[in-house]
Amino acid sequence: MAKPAQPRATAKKPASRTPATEKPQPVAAAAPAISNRERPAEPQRYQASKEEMLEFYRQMLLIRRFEEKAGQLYGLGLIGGFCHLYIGQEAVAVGLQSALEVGKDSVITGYRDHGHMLAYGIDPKVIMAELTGRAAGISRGKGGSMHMFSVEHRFYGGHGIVGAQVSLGAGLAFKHKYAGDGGVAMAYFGDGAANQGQVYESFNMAELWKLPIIFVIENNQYAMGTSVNRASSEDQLYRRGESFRIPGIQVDGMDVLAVRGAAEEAVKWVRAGKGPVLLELKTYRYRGHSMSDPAKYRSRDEVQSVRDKSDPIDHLKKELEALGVSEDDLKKLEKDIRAIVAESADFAEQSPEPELDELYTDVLVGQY
Ligand SMILES: Cc1ncc(C[n+]2csc(CCOP(=O)(O)OP(=O)(O)O)c2C)c(N)n1
Ligand SMILES: [Mg+2]
Repeated sequence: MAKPAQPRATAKKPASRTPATEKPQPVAAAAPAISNRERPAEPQRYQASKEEMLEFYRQMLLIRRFEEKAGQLYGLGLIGGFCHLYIGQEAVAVGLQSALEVGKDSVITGYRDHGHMLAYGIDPKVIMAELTGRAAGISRGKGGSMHMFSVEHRFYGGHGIVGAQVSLGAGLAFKHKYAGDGGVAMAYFGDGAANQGQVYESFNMAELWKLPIIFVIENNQYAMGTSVNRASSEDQLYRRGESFRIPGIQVDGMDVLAVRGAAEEAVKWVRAGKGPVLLELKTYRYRGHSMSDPAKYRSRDEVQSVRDKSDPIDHLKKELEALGVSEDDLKKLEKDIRAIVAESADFAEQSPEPELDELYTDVLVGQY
């Protein structure tokens, strides 16, 4: 049982306008509108075993190296169309999805989706093959970077229309509730998408019907070239559910253990049938919006200072070293990951393109 809401002793009142690189505030007290309602318990940093920490580290490093390789293949012309990299945000998908049950809980996200797929245990080879438009890709080479699905994993994309995945995610949650299968839906969206109208229609229905959904705002500080402070009248995005009576929690999205801790409370709340919860993950993207963005709207110093102070992988590495994990073990892990990524790139380059008649399949679900 979560405790009745109390003004939280540790919570500082967040400034209404947050500089882009400021670290997240601790979880703030419930705002007056919902202060008399039950709330999820205040999340604690997850107490991970050394093995779990190594696994988080391995997954984050896999995402980083995979994305770096995707960036290279794009530069070589092997990946066409759009390609949005997840570098810098790895702790979010890894921390959150580690608290879900693959095959039972569903995940849906926007176009910055490779990291979420890797964090759900989907084979890097079929993701890379999709990026290069090959028949062996997870969407048979016809979806590309933004449109990847795995029904088997209950990973429902990969969506290019900003905010649409939030409404579709509410639909997934409705299915879980209707079928009584015990699953929950996790719908990721960005700080820019958080200003989209359909997000709020979905919030309303989700709370009204107590749907089992975790709304996740990945606040990476920018929507294309526009910083969250410039575009949002309320830039404390975890408050965006308040008028729908959806509790919100702000989380340090650069700390995988803090993310996992928040995920635990969110999953507990939602699985218990208490309705949706909103998580705001404060994170940062190191690369441009997509591969074609030179990112002239921010300084190199800004990016470098986040990397230096808050890199999620470096931080966990230091914690692992402090726990006695040897330099050699970490080097071996890095080597293994580089081999997995190289293998997926080779596979993606060598696989054939789809046959021409594939143009006419997977367009409609049935015959009409
Ligand atoms: C409905 C709609 N409007 C506009 C766009 C163009 N667009 C693509 S990405 C993007 C910015 C979204 O930023 P954010 O939600 O913060 O996600 P991030 O890219 O940071 O992950 C925009 C405006 C779109 N794809 N769909
Ligand atoms: Mg953003």
